[in-house]
Amino acid sequence: MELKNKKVLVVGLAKTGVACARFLASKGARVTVTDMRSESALTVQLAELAAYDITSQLERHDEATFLTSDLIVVSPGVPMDLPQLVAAHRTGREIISEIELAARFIDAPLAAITGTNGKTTTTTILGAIFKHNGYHTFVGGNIGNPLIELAESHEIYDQVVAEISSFQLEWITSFRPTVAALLNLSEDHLDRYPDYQAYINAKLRIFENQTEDDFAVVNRDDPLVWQHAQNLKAALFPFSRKIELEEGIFCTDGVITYRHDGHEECFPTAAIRLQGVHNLENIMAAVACALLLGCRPDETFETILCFEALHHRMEFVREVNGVGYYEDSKATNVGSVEKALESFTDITLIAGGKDKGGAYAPLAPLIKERVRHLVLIGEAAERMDMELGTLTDTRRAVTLEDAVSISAEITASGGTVLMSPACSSFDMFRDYEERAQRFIAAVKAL
Ligand code: UMA
Ligand code: ADP
Repeated sequence: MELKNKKVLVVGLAKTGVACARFLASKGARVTVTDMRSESALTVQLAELAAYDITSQLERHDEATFLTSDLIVVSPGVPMDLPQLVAAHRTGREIISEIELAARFIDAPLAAITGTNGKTTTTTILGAIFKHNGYHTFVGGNIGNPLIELAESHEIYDQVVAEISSFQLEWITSFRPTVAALLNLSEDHLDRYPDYQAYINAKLRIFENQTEDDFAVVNRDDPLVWQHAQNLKAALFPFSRKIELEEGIFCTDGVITYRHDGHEECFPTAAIRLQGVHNLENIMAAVACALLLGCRPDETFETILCFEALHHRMEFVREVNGVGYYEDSKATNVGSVEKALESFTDITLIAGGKDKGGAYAPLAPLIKERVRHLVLIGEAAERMDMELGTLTDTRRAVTLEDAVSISAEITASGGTVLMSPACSSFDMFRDYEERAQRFIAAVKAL
């Protein structure tokens, strides 16, 4: 892709925008960056670009600049219906996402992981497997470090593992993973998409440019995933924890079996440290990607055995007066909270936060069955109360610290206090990590 002297506009100046601007400038493009935030809010980002000849247009998106750019590179946080993008699209400007730009400069095999939940866990497991197999491996994408940093590094990698969000897939044209995994689908990000199907369609674009030489690793047990997998061009490689498969990876009677082209590998699960049925799915997806991309079974299994849970995903904090406290701050949608509720009985659930627009009602059966007390916080509290409040003893708390002290008072010995919010954190916290730290501090102070 020739970038020299091209007029390129980078939309959004956070992690992605900074890395893209640097990369594009280093390739000789004439770069303009635009962000709705002010110069004072962007001092760190602007300082990172100080050494480059880059024009900035801040606190505004100037439509004229969009309409006169040769190429527009969009950050994931910028919605597709931004009027200036719509206008530029209408006049035939080339608009791409950062992963599309990055992929055009990646030669190594690309394993791309998407799904509503489990992306970070699966991406991290797969990266660890590749590294343990001796491959020089880049792990990036939605997990935190933009994929374009790989292109910027000029290093030669053997394997690339990318966590991919629906936002990043919105402006792809040729992004083509060698192996793409779709872990599961449930409602999320309905504050960004007009409806659930639009979110699903964005996710499915991960398979769009694959051919029969590539693989689609898909969850056989998720009806929506399986339904949408039927018309893919790539070779289907399903995973299941319920049924035996001729081709694919499945778990029955405590053994994971991988079957591909008449060849079989078996891994007993008893000594695996990572707990929870959802993590078994993440493990199977990661193992499938790894073996399809040439990893050795022994090294792959060794990695799985040693892998520990990531922070803020159903993490045990402490026991106080016979009550276990668990922190699941990364559970920002109903699908992930379901998995947390399936893991305990006699639960005091602390939930709520920034409402993402999906229904909370799918939690009703598990709330009725397992949640003795529901303590609601944040902007979503009212709607959650309306949808779930009649199902169990339900209270409201103003702060997370209040929610923890109320939970401590009402939870009997033997019970579990679980913070699994089903919402994002941005109404009360900087991010899910700050929410986690505040919960941990409050529990430690009990
Ligand atoms: N902005 C505008 N105009 C707009 C909207 C936003 O100028 O109309 C600006 C904002 O002021 C801000 C920038 O655009 O300065 C936002 O960029 P960004 O949100 O894309 O932030 P990055 O730091 O580049 O982070 C992005 C991903 N963010 C999102 O998808 C929202 C990060 O995923 C990802 O780790 C990073 O790229 C590297 O690839 C975060 C995330 O929350 C963790 N992802 C969602 C999720 O996991 O649920 C999808
Ligand atoms: P993502 O990157 O997709 O947000 P994470 O691995 O960070 O996924 O996990 C986010 C939340 O989802 C955590 O609460 C975790 O316990 C839960 N989770 C992890 N894997 C799965 C899965 N396969 N299905 C459902 N929930 C999951």
